[in-house]
Amino acid sequence: MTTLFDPLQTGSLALPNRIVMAPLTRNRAPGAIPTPLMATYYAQRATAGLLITEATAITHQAQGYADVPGLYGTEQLDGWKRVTKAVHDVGGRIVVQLWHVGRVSHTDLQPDFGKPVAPSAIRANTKTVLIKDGVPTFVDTSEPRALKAEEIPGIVQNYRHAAENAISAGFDGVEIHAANGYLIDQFLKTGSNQRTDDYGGSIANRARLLLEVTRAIAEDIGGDRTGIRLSPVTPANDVIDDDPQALFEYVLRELAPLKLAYVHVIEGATGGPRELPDRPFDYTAAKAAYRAAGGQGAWMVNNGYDLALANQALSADADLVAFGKPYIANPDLVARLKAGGPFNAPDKSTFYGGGEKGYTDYPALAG
Ligand code: 8OZ
Repeated sequence: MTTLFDPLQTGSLALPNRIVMAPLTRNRAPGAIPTPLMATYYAQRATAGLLITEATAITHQAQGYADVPGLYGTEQLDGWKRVTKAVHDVGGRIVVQLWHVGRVSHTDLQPDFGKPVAPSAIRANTKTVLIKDGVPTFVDTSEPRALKAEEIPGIVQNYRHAAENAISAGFDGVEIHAANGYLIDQFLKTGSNQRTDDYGGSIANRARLLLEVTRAIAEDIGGDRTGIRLSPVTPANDVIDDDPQALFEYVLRELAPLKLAYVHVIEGATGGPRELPDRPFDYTAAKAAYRAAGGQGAWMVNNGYDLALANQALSADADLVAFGKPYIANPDLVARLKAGGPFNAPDKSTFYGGGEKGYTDYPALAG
């Protein structure tokens, strides 16, 4: 029987165990530049089979929250080089999550204080974070403008360029953030996409941006160094689709030929209930559609897993399990899962913004 502690080779990633650190936004990169403290934080967690960084903006326009990192400027790349070196020096593996927030942003965070961009000019009923007088403050997102069709190739090119930057910064690969109501997910879902051109309407049209981005990156850096994160039914950031089962089975069938290192699926509501009575989804059928179309690589699951649920998933549908909140407070989560605990509880007041407190000061097990 496979356990969390068994190794896995998937694509170009040789993972010593099945435990993945999920991407976690921590807002500790002023000016979008990764700090030495971030290198310490990731290196502390490097016994994970794989580290996925916090979501990282591919351009200034892609940014939606204060003090999240970027992957487009020289200083940002230098900051990430420190992070990847620190992780590799202690024997870890790390991929960076490539992020464009689309409409989940605020004019204060945009180039020239412009409107955030989106498939359609529909505001997301959600909040973002600005720093006001040094204090992280939740504010409503701004009304977006609809992207012109002729702007979309440039966005695909921005993703491709960010993936190249990731490799030159020393990452072992990239994860495309196509989840949680950000730009790619906004295009996918009927509630946020009312376009009448080639990028709206039918499932194939709504999935076009996701597929163009993923193909461009896989062609450039290799599918074997590329993963993708999906959240078929999450209500996060005010997204909803009329028929998520058909949408995601189409997406997975089209992704299959790209030989991705992994597909990362958030089950249910991100960071919330795994089952949503009003939004049913059959993950087993989705995975079967992917495999039937020749989809290879690991099937990574996420959301609310503990040791028992994770081992149950590994014996059924999953190859890898991503842990989010447990990784905030337990840098040595692998050792703690092996020992059956105990687990430190995370301090919510330090999730977004701040310094060492609630970030790099959680203790590892003695010995
Ligand atoms: C929490 C706060 C801000 C951003 C996501 C990148 O949900 C995020 C995020 C989470 O994917």
